[in-house]
Amino acid sequence: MLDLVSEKIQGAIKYIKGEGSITEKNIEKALRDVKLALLSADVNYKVVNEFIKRVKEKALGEKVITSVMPGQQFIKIFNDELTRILGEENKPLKIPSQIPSYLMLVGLQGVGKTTTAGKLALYLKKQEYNPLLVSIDLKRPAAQQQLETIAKEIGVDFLKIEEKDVKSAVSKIEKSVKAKGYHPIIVDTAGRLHIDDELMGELKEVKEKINPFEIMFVADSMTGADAVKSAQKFSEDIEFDSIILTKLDADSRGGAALSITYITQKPIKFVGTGEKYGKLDPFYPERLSSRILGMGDIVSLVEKAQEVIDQKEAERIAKKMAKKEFSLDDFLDNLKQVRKMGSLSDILAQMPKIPGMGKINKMAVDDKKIVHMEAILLSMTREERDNPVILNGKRRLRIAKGSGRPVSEVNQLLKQYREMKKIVKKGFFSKFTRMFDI
Ligand SMILES: Nc1nc2c(ncn2[C@@H]2O[C@H](COP(=O)(O)OP(=O)(O)OP(=O)(O)O)[C@@H](O)[C@H]2O)c(=O)[nH]1
Ligand SMILES: [Mg+2]
Repeated sequence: MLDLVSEKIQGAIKYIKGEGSITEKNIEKALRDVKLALLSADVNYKVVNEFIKRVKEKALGEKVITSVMPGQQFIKIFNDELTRILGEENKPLKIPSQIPSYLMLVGLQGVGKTTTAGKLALYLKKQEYNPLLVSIDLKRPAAQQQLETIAKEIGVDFLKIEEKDVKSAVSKIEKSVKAKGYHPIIVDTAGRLHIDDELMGELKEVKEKINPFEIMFVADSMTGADAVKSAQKFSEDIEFDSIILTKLDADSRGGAALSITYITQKPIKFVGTGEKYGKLDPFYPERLSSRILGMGDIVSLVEKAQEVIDQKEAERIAKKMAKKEFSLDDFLDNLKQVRKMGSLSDILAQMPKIPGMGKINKMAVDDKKIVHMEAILLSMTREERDNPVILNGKRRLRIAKGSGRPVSEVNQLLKQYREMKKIVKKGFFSKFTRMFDI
C-alpha cells in the first residue's frame, strides 16, 4: 500500500539532500513527483493540494538550522504533515461504563461491517469485556445467520433478532442485557449498494432508539475515492464518530487512508488487514507516516522486540557494546536473541534504513542461515571465540567439519563478525540499542 507515494517522497528527500539546500526551485522539482504519486494513489485532490502547499510553505519558511541537514529538515516536514492529515495521533475506542452501551456500525454494502463487528467483539473480549453481537438488519434473515456463525467462531454471545420493528428489537436486547450483563452491545446494520433515503431513514431510526455511545463508519479501502465520497455523505446524514478502514491488506492504492480523516474530520480508529477475526489493528497516524517515509515502523518493532528479548541478557550485551568490546561469544549471544524475535524477514522489513545497518540486515535475513552460524560458532573452542585471531586455516577446517558447513561459510562468518565489530567500535550499536531501549 502506498508504495509509489513512499518511493516518490523518499526520492524527493534524497534529491534535496543532494542539493544541499532548500530553495524554491528545487522544492518545486522535488514535490512534482510526490504530487503525481499521491493523485495516482487516489488521494483526494483537495488533500493533495493542501499537503503540497503546506510542505512547500514550511520548507521555504523554515529557518536554516545549521546543525540540521536540509534532508533531515525535509523529512521532519513530511513526517509532520503526513501525520497531520492522517489525524495526528491514535484515538482509542473508549467504552463508557454505563449499561446498556451500544456501539453501532454503519456503511455501504460489502464493505466489511459484519466481519468487523466480529473482529471488534473479539478485540473487546480479549480486553476482558463481555460483548454481545446483534444485527439490527430487520429485512434480511441471512444477515442474522452470518453474524451468528461469526459469533460462534470467536466465542462471543449472539442474540437473534426476529422482531419486525426497531422498538421491539431494542426491548428484546435490553432484556437480554439485564439478564446477562453484556457490555458493550455491538450492533451490525444493513448495507446498501448506494446511499438512499430508505437506508438513511432506517439507520436514523436505529440510532434514535439505541442512542449509541459511538457510531463507527466502516469503509472499504479498496474502493479508494468512492469510500471517501460515501464517508462524506454518511457524515452529513448520520453523523458518525469514527472510522474503520477495512481491506488494507489487499492491493489497494491507499488513497482512502490519506484522505478520509481530512475530508470528514473524523478519526480512523482501526484498520482491518485480513479476513481472519484477529486482523484488526488500532490505527496510529505517526506509525503509518514513518512507514511511508521509509523510517520503518520503529514503535511496533520495539514492542515486538521487547516481548521476546531477554532483558538482562540484552543489557549485558548493550553494556559490552557500549564499552566497544565485542567477542565472538557476544556475537553468538546476539544471534540467539535475534532468532527469538520471530520471523526475521518480518521484523527487518520494519527496520529503519540507517546507514551501516544494511550489512546487518542482509546478513541476518535468513533464519536458516542463523542456525548455520550458530553451529559454526558452537564448533569453536572457548579460546577461539575469545581470541579469533588464532583461527588459522587448520582450525577453520576443523570447525567446518565439526559444524557440517563449508570452510567458505566459516570465513564469511568471521568477515561478518569483523564488520559488526567495526560498527560497534564506531559506537553506533550502543546508540542503536539505546534507541530500542534495551
Ligand atoms: N481481505 C480482507 N477482507 C475483508 C476484510 N474485512 C472484510 N473482508 C471481507 O469482505 C467481504 C464482505 O464482508 P462483510 O462483513 O459481509 O461485509 P458487510 O459490510 O457486512 O456486507 P453487507 O452486510 O452485505 O452490507 C467478506 O468476504 C469479508 O471476508 C479485511 O480487512 N480484509
Ligand atoms: Mg453484513
